[in-house]
Amino acid sequence: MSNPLFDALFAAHRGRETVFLHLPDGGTMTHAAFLGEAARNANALTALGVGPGDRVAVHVTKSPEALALYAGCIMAGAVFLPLNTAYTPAELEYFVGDSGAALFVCDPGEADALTPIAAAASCALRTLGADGEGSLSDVVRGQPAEFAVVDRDEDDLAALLYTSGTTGRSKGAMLTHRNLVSNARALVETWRFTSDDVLLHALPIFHSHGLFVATNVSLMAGGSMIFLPKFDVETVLAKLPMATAMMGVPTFYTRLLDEPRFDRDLVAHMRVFISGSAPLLAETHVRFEERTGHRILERYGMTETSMNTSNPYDGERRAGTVGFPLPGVEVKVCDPETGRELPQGEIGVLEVRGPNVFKGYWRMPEKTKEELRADGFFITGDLARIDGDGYVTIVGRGKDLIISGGYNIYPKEVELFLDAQPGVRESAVVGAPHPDFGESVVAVLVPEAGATLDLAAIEAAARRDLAGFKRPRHVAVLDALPRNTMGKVEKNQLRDRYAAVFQAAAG
Ligand code: MCA
Ligand code: AMP
Repeated sequence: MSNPLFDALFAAHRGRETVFLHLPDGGTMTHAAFLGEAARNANALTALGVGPGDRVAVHVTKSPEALALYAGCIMAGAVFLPLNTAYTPAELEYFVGDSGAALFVCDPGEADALTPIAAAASCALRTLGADGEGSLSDVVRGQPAEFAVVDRDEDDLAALLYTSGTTGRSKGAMLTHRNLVSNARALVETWRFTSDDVLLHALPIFHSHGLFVATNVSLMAGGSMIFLPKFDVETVLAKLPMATAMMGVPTFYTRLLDEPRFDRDLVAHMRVFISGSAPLLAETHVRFEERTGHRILERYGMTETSMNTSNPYDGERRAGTVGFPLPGVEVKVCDPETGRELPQGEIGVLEVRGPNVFKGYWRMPEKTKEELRADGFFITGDLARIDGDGYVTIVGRGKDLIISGGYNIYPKEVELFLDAQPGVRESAVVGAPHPDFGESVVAVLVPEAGATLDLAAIEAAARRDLAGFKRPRHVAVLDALPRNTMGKVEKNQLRDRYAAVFQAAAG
């Protein structure tokens, strides 16, 4: 027996005194030291009663200690469940309850607010702060830096990542050891990562992009990461000279392009810039090449599948496309109604199959059956076309989804929240183009007959209950929503009507 993810990502680091993390204060952490910290975390988890298969929900600030907690979960055979730091207590309550987590780790500053949530879910609560201190750290500190790694099967869960759904209820995507190992291997190979690489890491580590793409690739290749707490243009400009590679959402690259100091000289030494999580405008791709001489390498993925396709490292990186299927991954474009594969060149729903495709949604067999076919193909909900050369282009979304700065927002979730506000008869939420975030949230409210809406109160409630990135940035009040003859809200009409609201604000 073995532990596939540990064997693939960590085992080779025993005794390696090479740098794994470059920290913002100029300090470093070696691979061996990180592994020791991970072992201490695994011992602490065991001491706290966390066993193989138990879920560990984690809502903490990005730090080396938080990353060591991830590694400790893998070693202890637990299931890592990272949560967006922007989530409010109202949102966290659902994740902790639904996952049946055995342990909930949060920031010390939010422990008081989250204690009742943990208690209601019969889940232990421990804390870990940005400085590495907290009641979890108190247990970790006293543990040995050796741990007998728990055996796991390839089909055992390594992580549970919640992704919102079109019905408004978040679904936990169950990711196995096989899923994560196979994807890291495909990416290391495709993007040519080696132990010489220094990855500039400014992404959050609670999503697939920052954790499984950036971190797992670095760990597997044995390289190092410039591990920054968040994306901050000044810090990124200062650190780029020592990086060989960078991964980011399109907003990272548009923000860098807004900065004249981001020029050819600054990045002449870089090996690769990779983009994903949201569409990179072809125009951004072109501007980036004009400015720096680098062609951004765009790839495409999902929480449920990790990465599916990538532009080639050596061949043509084609602007506006997401490239070819990764090694071991199959893709096909299907008719949304019949599910039958469409002739090459036609637009339909993209389906993917491979060792990267998740095991299903946590405790949602019906939802799993709707989206994961018996033959292993996963219905992504993205609309795509595959051209004669095999390049995949994502042309739109069959699912009602807004992507703002790389974060997904399902309009249904925001609509359910708005509908519940006093005086609101109904609401519709759509995305509108945004110069910084790519898209942002527009809410249209229809009041009850005779009611006057208290928009300030609604805004305050949204601040309390919704993660900041989900909050509507433009609110309009209409007497009625546009509907078609079937009674369905015509969101396209609303998208057209509000298409310029954020452009105007920016201008
Ligand atoms: C922050 N704010 C946002 C966003 N981020 N609003 C809309 N969209 C956002 N993405 C708001 C906050 O609520 C706050 O609002 C204000 O902006 C300032 O917050 P701050 O945290 O300082 O913002 P920032 O530093 O400017 O953050 C923008 C960012 C960040 C750097 C683009 O959102 C980011 O790191 N995004 C990366 C997301 C990511 O990793 N996605 C991968 C998902 P207020 O002031 O009103 O309170 S994985 C995935 O999609 C798949 C698998 C894939 O293919 O990768
Ligand atoms: P998530 O639910 O966070 O896993 O987001 C997955 C979704 O992000 C996909 O279904 C796509 O709609 C979108 N996405 C990710 N990468 C790209 C890309 N390179 N181009 C267009 N859309 C993307």
